[in-house]
Amino acid sequence: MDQSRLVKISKYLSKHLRHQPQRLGLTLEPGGWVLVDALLAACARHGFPVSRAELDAVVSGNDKQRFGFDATGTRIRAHQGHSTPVDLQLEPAEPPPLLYHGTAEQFADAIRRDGLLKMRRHHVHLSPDRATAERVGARRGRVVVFVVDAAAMARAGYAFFRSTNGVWLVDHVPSAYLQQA
Ligand code: HQG
Repeated sequence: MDQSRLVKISKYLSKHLRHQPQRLGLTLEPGGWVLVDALLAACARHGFPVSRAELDAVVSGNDKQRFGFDATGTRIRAHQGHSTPVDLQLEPAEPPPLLYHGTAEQFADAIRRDGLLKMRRHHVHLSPDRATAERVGARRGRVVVFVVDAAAMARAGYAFFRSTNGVWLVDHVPSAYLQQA
């Protein structure tokens, strides 16, 4: 399948499953789910028809496994990255001792001062390894990677969540737990 078409579909799905479901007349169920049939019908109605085969290809081939079906295959969601209010029903989990956050140089001073803030998303996003954090930060220019003392944060009572695609989520990372890599 044409890669650029799949990327285009992935961006369209991100927009509507993470940020603006109402734009397609969709409402996310708890967990972030929508019925696959309702999604495909809504895409078609809004002039962006997607076939079930294309949807399957986007879900299984996505570089970051951004989307997933439920166990029955009748519902789909974005695993993380939402700005629209929704309870993803994630269970708190014990994080690895160190986590990483890649960002752009221009934000580094503010992060050293205020810690990591979730900005417009539901959580601060943390990567399990440095290479992933570098890729995340590189989206925005010259990369700075921060190492997060997740073990100390967990001891202090911060709740960590792991999305289905392996991104670690937390409400806030105070600067005391951050070190530049
Ligand atoms: C920065 C992509 C100033 C933060 C990625 C980031 C990820 C601050 C930006 C996922 C700050 C928010 C999430 C502070 C944090 N002052 N800037 N105190 N605290 N920031 O996109 O983590 O392709 O909401 O460093 O790969 O970059 O969409 O978060 O630069 O997994 O699937 O504020 O999005 O995945 O930006 O990326 P974002 P993020 P997808």
